[in-house]
Amino acid sequence: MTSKLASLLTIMAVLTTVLTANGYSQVQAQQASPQVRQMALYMVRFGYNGTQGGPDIVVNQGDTVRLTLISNDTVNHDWVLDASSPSPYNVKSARIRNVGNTTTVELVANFPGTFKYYCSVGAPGMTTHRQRGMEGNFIVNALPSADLSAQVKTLDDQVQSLVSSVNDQMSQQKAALDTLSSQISVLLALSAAAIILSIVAIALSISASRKKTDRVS
Ligand SMILES: [Cu+2]
Repeated sequence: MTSKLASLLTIMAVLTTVLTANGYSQVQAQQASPQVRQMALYMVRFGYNGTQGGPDIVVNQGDTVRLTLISNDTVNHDWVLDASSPSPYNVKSARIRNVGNTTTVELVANFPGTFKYYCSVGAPGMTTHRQRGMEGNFIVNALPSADLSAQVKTLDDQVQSLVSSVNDQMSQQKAALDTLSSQISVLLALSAAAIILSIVAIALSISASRKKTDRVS
């Protein structure tokens, strides 16, 4: 078992060297963002993609990071980016062990800065995997100002279009209210005229009936 592990670690070390030589150990954010960035990390004692530490994971602010973790060890490991990193993120993968087992973890890189991802495994009172070096940098590049001003312009356009749409609706409602108000004025005037006419009619009928009474008496 030990020799199997030793040979596995040797293979991992060679693989890591090859990957590093090809620039694959650092996941760089070169294309336009935001985008979904898929990446994979092998977990061994006590590192990611190697027996010590882990590669820098570099993304741009706003990117979605989909990380596949592949166990290459007989003991549990995980991938954590949380307040202990320290970081504003709160991400913790499942703990997995045994060669070939995988789990995935996903996050949106909303907060720019350099943080430490790490393995949180470690029995109470024992040296943790992180203390043994199982950690790496998670680097989130702030959005370039050009992107920011483009976003601000887009937002500004949306606000302008909302404002003009609200203004349109308000002027339509105002026109409808004006029409209603003039119709009410006409109705009021007609009602007033009707009341006046009724009063006149009553007055006339009273005076007519008085004259009739006078004549009778
Ligand atoms: Cu670990």
